[in-house]
Amino acid sequence: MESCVFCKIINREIPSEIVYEDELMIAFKDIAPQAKVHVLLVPKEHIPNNLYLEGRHKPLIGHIILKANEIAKQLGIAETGFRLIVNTGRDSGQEVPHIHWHLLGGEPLGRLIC
Ligand code: D5M
Repeated sequence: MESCVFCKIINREIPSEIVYEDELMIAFKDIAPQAKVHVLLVPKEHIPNNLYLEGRHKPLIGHIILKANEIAKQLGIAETGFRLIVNTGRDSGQEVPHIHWHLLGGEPLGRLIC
């Protein structure tokens, strides 16, 4: 999607600090980190939010959730623990309308975050 900031990151039209990438997804550091480690896991397909997920996305979702564990290990936060968050729609405060999983850790996290 042309105007989508995450599509632009995927297409290398704007820079980001990429920590992982494969054919289905990309993971990069959040520009405004809410924890010592804050990475966004983003499918390459432009899906606006959780409500737009369909049955055909089940393998993609599973892939991203399992990769979260690998990326957490890679970033050294698997042992101490982490949080995965998906904001959906206005009341969640979702800012970027391209579905993404926030991966947060590296320090004790408060109850409400992102
Ligand atoms: O979270 C959207 C997140 O996306 C928010 O934490 C900032 C982050 N963001 C926005 N633009 C960029 C760029 N260019 N690089 C890295 N991170 C970015 P939401 O759940 O939609 O509120």
